[in-house]
This record gives sequence, structure tokens and C-alpha cells, in this order.
Amino acid sequence: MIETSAAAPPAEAVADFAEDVRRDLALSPKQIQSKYLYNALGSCLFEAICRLPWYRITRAEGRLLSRWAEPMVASLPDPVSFVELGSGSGEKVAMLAEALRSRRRSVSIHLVDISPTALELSERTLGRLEHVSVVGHRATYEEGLRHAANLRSPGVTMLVLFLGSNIGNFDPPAAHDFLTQIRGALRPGDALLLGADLVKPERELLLAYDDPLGITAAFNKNLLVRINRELLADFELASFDHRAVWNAAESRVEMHLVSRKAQKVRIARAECTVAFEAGEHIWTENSYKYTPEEVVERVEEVGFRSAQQWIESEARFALTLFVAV
Ligand code: AVI
Repeated sequence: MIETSAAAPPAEAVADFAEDVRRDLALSPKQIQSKYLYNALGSCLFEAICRLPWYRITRAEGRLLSRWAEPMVASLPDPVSFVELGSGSGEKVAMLAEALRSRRRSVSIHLVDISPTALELSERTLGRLEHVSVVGHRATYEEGLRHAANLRSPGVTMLVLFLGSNIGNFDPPAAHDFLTQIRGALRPGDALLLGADLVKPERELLLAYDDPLGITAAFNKNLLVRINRELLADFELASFDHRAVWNAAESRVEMHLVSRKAQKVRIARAECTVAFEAGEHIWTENSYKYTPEEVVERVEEVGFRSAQQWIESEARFALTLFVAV
């Protein structure tokens, strides 16, 4: 008899995960890096979050793209190439590509994502468009951007897309470094389209990150499920609560997992036992919110000039087009 089981993550990835978890749970406050939220189940839960009525980023950005895609791409000289960092489903980049089709312009699109499922999905979405050629890069944003830039033919204008307010999950110094890397891969005249969620009333932010259906709570607690499975730990899920906090001083929503009681958790593959006091929390994510002016300032600092900004005023979300100088 042949038995099949779910594919295990590669040993190297498990070792890195174990090392990060051991180190970050020894910090005060305890932490787990937010990149670990996105395993297969976590990515499905995030997709579900994007459909929740209380999480408005995805729909607000979609509305801006469907309304303004033409002017967003109109000023880019041909031939043009798009690089989308974190390709998701490919629907957003498809809207921009559609805007080129109406002007009979072709485009090559580079999709950069660490997840093979996301790449397949986007390639399928874009496969429907005849004027588009697609190259998928299964890589980190930095590596993928470098590959895409190395593959460009002379004279091609590159537009980098960094959408969905993914920039909000970087702390300010990391955001500065990352934007500097993007600028470093580009030439003067290339462009960056950046999606950023804006500051809004606390009540709306807390509903978006602690929704009444409990999907965001599941997304956060899935970190513990993942550590239990991959690192052979014994986290008791019912002993942790999801908490979202608006930190006004830092202009960010924080996600935490709060221990309901004093307890000890064994994490076999990280070769450690972690003690929690009642009420002690693990900090799992930051989601920074900006003013429209801050978005412009942060990006202009690293060698871009803002060309135009489109704001969705109901959900408070901004798409800003920058040109490399
Ligand atoms: C992917 N990222 C932009 C999301 C955000 O809003 O920070 C992740 C997320 N966390 C909780 N809900 C959604």
C-alpha cells in the first residue's frame, strides 16, 4: 500500500523557522515574525480576510485601479515591463495590463512571489490576455526584483507594483531599506506604484484587524498551529486570545496573541521550553497606517519624485505613482 501525506516543508526552511522562533520567543516582549503567517492555510485565511466587509484595503485599491488604470500607465513610454512584488491573484496587475490593451500596447509582466500557488494563480489570470507575456519568479521580493531588472532589454521602462499596503508590514527603517533597494534596481524614468493604507478612526481599524467573524483571530492563531505541526510544539490554542491594538504614537495596528494563563510550552524542534505568565503576549504583526503626505515623503527620500496620488476617500487608501529620478 502506498501512503501519501501533505508535503513537508524542506528541512532547511524548518531549521530557519526553529531558529527564528527560539530567538524571538526569548525576546521581551516575545515575538514571532509576521512572514510566518503565510503558510498554505494562512494564505487562504488572508484571502478570506480580503473579502470581509470590515477589511476594506483590497476593495478600495481595486476601485482605484478600475477607475484610474489608464492614467496610471499612460505616461510610461513603450516598451514597458511591469514587476509585481507579491503577486497574489494577479487581478490587480491584470487591470493595469488591460489599460494598455485599449491603446494596443503590449507588456511583459514579471511576477515575484515566494508562494508557488500565488504564482500559478496569477499566471492563469494573466494567461487570458493576448498582449501580455508573463515571467514568474519564485523568490523573495529583493531577489525577484534583481532577476527581473537583469532580464530587461535596453530601452524598456519598468513599473514596479507594490500594492495592498504590504509596505505597512515593514517597520520604518526596514521600509526605508526596502524602498532604497527598489530604487537601486531601477533607472531614472522607471516608476513605482505604491499602495498604502491611510490613518482612519480607531474603531474602523480595530474592526478590520479583529473582525466579528473571527477570521483574523484564526489567521493569527494559525501561527501556533504551524509551530505545533512543523516544530513539534504543544501550544494549546484555547489558552491564547487574539488581540488587535491601535498604537497611535507609532501609527500602527499591532496583532498579539495573549496567554490566558501561566503556562509552559515545549517546542521540540526549537529545543526550548517557553514560559508564559497570565496576560503575557506574543507580538505577531505591525500594520503601519500613513497620511498621504507621509507616503510621498518616505518614498521621495530614496530617490523618487511623486507624479500623482489617487485616494479612495471612503475607506481611506492611497495609490501613489512615483518616477525614479
Ligand atoms: C498583508 N498585509 C498588508 C495585511 C495588513 O493589513 O497588514 C495583513 C493582515 N493582517 C491582518 N489582517 C491583514
